[in-house]
Amino acid sequence: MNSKVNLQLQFFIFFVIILSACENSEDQFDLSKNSDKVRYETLRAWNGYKEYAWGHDELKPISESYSDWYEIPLHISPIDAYSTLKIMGFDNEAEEIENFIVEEVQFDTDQYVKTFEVNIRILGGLLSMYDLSRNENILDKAVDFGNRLLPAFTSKTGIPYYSVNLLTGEVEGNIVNVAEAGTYLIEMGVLSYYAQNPIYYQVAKNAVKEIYKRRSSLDLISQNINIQTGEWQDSLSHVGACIDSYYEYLYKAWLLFGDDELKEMWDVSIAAIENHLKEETPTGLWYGRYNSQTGEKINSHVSLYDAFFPGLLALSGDLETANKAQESWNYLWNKYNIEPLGYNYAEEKILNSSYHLNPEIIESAYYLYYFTGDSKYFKMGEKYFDDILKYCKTDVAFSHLENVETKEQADLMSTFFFAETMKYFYLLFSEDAVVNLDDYVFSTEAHPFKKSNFDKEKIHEYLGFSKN
Ligand code: DMJ
Repeated sequence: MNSKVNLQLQFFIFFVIILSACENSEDQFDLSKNSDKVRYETLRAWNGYKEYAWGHDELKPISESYSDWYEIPLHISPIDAYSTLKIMGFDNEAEEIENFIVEEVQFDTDQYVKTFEVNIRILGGLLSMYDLSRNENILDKAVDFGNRLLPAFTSKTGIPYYSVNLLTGEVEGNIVNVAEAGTYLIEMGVLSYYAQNPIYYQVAKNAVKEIYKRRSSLDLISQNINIQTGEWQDSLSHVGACIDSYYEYLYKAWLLFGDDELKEMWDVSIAAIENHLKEETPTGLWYGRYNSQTGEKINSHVSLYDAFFPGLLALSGDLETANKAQESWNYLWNKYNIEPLGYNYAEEKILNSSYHLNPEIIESAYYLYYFTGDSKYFKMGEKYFDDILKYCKTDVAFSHLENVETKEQADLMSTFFFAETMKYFYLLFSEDAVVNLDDYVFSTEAHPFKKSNFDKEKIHEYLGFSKN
């Protein structure tokens, strides 16, 4: 090689090295802005996932390895991460996921999967991927996946089985909680619309009605149900984990599709919740555990999942109660500088000391800031983000905490950290509202769906409910 060509080659290699270094450097971010700090950390965690866990469900961010939910990976992290990466403007990363799903992912795997979890993460993720990309091959994947979930809805009541085999359609698990029974309206409704087939929405709505019609004379539902007999397995009523997203979907699915039957169920349910499940205490307003039949208090246990509720209250217009409830959760966060998974608010004691990078308190801060513009919610978010950076950050991504008191880390990064936690931080911190909540509804896994994508006339036909 002559020296001129050699010099040109060296210059070219140098240029490529500089370019690729810049791609992953801090230079492309304005780190004085919170929203860009979130983008930077999201990309860092995403690159960590890609380097150590690509092809698998979740990153183990301490051992720098991976973990799968079932024997055969379902690629839950990338599917859950897509809508966040896209909203943050990481188009190349999003496109890489899209191509990977189309070219390399098949769902005909002979394994039982948890119906509720794969619905909110995989089906919801694929549908929002289609909503944001309009890639018809992604829609085909979503329809294929939705069809694989349908056998779950063949119990005697129509309430879905706990798990379903993705290849054979065999089903298992006769006892489910209400969240597992009733969190399908959004995903199945969107699928019905795009597939122009009411079957998906109809099975989801039937499951919700089967729960609703078994409410007590106080209009309260319980936590666990037998899907064959329809008998309640307990009398535990609350708005937290194991029930939470049933209520969330009554309101949000009505917002998205305008099915007034859902709004009637929401109105009755929220009145009962406000009458029977909440109390003012020295540490603030809390929603506890009550007997669904008698209304008697059972205990003061809450889980950090319950912190989604102020956000739902804000979305449905009750800003005053939402604010009070958020203040209680904020108190708990500040007590440990992160929240414990389980807590007794009357005894002020930790019941479960772990933290799994969950989004709910951030989600609620986002909704409250969106609807009130009160900077205190923004500041709450800043504190949550700083604490997560301080205690959960690892060399390659972010980790769960084993113990919120000692801050000992645990070797896992949940898929909802991408789908929800980082998305809600970004939305909260972005100067101009990136997402207009008049036109978007977020699923329980924070996958966005654009209301104006769904023609009001066609919704009735494709989802199979009549106009009121
Ligand atoms: C998410 O997977 C969903 O929000 C679900 O409804 C319950 N909570 C987890 C994250 O904490």
